[in-house]
Amino acid sequence: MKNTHHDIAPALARALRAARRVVVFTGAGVSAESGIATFRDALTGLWSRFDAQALATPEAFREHPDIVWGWYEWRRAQVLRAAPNAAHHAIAALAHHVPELAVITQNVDDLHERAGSQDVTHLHGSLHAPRCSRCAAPQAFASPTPDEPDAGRRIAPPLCAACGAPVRPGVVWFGESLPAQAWRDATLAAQQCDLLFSIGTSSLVYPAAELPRLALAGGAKIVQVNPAATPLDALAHHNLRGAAADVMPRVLAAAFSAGMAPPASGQGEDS
Ligand code: BJW
Ligand code: ZN
Repeated sequence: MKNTHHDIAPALARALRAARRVVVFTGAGVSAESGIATFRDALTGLWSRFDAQALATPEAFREHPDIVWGWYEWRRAQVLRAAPNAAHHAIAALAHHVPELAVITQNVDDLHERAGSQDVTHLHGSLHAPRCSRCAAPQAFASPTPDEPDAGRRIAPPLCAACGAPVRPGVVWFGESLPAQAWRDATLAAQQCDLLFSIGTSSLVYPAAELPRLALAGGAKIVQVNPAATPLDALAHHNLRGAAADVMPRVLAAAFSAGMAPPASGQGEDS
């Protein structure tokens, strides 16, 4: 059923107020308005010659470690310059309104933490935790703040202090397993929640994309926030079409400050 006006459905506001356990599951779109390119956006400059999907693999790192390391240093510099946006802040604020909130992200940035979210589960690792590609020992960056490398600059990865092998980004590449504890925490939270928000993810990458389905199987309501259609549309109880930084503050206002919801901005159609 389509709402005739672009606002948050009262049924969604009620469900959020009644929920005991809430999961917020995020992807690259939640950081888009902080200026961080989503994963499947066209890359700029030299990077447009490379397919992000091809760079995020163990094979790419083995064959072209300097291209892959340079790409991650460029992205780390971008994240260090960025600040959390209104969506990250709304998600952090949500923790003060519901009895239990689990924030589960596919993102390798730390913008949820910098907005104040606690105990964020990172399914795909972090840009800020490099480790040895052979012995897995945690490593420090040569420079804590990269000197803003140009997009496309090749940078040789540093070598492991313990064994001399190249240092790799602490992220999860295609074909690699997700961190076991993070995945256990995420599946349990999804299975037990009353309401799950899926925000800014294309819902294409597995096993992360299973989480909303696990929540649905456990009886939870699914709320999707995304300006574009995804495979989750057909399953979600509410599809809020819009930018996360616009929609999430309005969701909170609709649920927790009755009568004070800011005016709709023309996005966020609820279906
Ligand atoms: C906005 C917005 C705004 C824009 N507001 N929204 C089952 C079927 C087929 C394949 C597989 C399967 N199971 C496993 C696989 C293989 C593979 C996979 O899923 N492939 C698919 C692509 C088909 N999965 C794996 O390999 C995983 N490992 C695994 O399964 O291990 C077991 C195994 C072992 C050995 C062999 C086989 C299996 C690992 C997946 C790791 C993913 N890693 C990456 C890179 C991380 C490091 C890095 O950042 O470089 O994670 S890939 C990339 O995709 C990254 C992201 O976290 C992830 C998800 O992307 P996300 O966040 O959804 O971003 P986008 O760009 O896709 O979408 C952005 C969305 O935002 C869009 O919808 C926009 O509309 C929206 N948006 N602006 C709100 N302002
Ligand atoms: Zn090592």
